Amino acid sequence: MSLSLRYNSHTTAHAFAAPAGFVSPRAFVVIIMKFLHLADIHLGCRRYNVEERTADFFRAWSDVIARHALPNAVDFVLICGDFFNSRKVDPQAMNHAIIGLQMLKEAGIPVVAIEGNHDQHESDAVNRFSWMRSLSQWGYLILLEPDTRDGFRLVPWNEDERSGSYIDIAGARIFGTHWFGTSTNAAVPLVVDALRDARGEGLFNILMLHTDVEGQLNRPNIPALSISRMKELRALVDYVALGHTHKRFEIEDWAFNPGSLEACTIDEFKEERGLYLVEVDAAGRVTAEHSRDYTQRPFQRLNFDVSGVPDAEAVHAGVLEVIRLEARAHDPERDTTPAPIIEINLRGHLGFKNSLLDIPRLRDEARALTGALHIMISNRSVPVEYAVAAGLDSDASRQVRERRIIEDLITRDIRFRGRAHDMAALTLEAKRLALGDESPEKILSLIEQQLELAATQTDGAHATLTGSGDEAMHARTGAADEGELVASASALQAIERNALKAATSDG
Ligand SMILES: [Mn+2]
Repeated sequence: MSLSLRYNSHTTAHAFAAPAGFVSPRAFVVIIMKFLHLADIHLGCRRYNVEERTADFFRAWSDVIARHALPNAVDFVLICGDFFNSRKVDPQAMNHAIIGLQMLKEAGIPVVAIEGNHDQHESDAVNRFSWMRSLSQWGYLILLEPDTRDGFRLVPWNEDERSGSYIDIAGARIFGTHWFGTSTNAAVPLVVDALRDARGEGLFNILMLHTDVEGQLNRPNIPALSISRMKELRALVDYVALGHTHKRFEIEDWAFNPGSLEACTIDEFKEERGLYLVEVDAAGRVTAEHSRDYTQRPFQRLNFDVSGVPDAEAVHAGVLEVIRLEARAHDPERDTTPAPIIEINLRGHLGFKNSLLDIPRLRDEARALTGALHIMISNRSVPVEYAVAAGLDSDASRQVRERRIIEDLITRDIRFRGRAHDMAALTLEAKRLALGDESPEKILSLIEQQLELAATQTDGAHATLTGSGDEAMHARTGAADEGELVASASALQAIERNALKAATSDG
């Protein structure tokens, strides 16, 4: 097809051949090459069941082409993985892809891509087809992949087959790799070996990589590429074009990661993301200008602490107050930016049932107040009855902490709530005896005695079970220590009878 035929004659005429260390006078900088570096476009990403979100990814993609690729007449566009959000590309996402690719094709701008973890082909043994490969076959982009049929090789682009691992455009030699997953660090020596043979002398060598890098936003399971491993590429590559990490970062003016075009999850809302417009001068000097000058959906995250708030109505009022004070309000008449997506986190200890919160009403009122596209309310609060060791001093000793945790766990059971303090002491004592190899019979006998004691004290006095019996219980512990009471088989049953009455009269 016609794409690879489009070499600007004026740039190929200057085929890059600057000797190392050559510095051209500042006043006379000749830009020999210009390209856009994109990654993680994630077409087809759907979140929050909001239809507009899918359109956001398309708008970012087409906006970047219209505002950056076409007016700058770049020599090529790099897409460093995750062009699509999924290997199973949905029809709408393919439409979105083609609209942008067609714009670039008509402008004669080649698109060079690699696969990322989201859109990589299945293992070749299973299925050698992928939509990225199809787009390459159809002439919409140039998909670069290492040849792994017999070891690991970087092979030149074959225009007839429309496949290969590297291609020369406008004085650049561009190398593509694929997603290495957990073996990224192990793969680097293979890439280094292959680059030694294939690297273009006198050309500007670009390596496209889809990987996290040590020290950046690293995920727990997949190891990032270590800096020391990466630097093995230093002598062979003039520009490392990264993708995968959804935030911008740069390493020594040599490796560049633009970040995703859009936020794929709310957790990315704070990260800087965008694209690079890269210029290379005759001395091989790189100027990579990061830009977020295109339409991005604004995100905001607000927090509200529900601890100590008496009821659902007060939570409702409190959240709306935070929104009035802090939320980014959107006026469709005046604002040129899109309406924001706002997440509201409820945190802390909720003093009543979750079900009493009317989340849909809160969402509707928050939306009316802000004009947001979408309001997400995530209730991350913990019901206060499930709060274990809440407010405990962080310096508390292990013993204090252990006792308090056991006590709080016992408190969850309404039958024992009023006596949690003593039950915790009994539990710890039983544990101590068990660790001291005391016989099970003896431990059982202690438990029975203590329960009996409690039952005797409680008989006819429900108050001790409904919460006001703390002092009485403490007094009783003293009595038990003196062994004044006798165990009886009916002790436990008596407690449970009383507890039941207490529970049913409690509403
Ligand atoms: Mn990605």
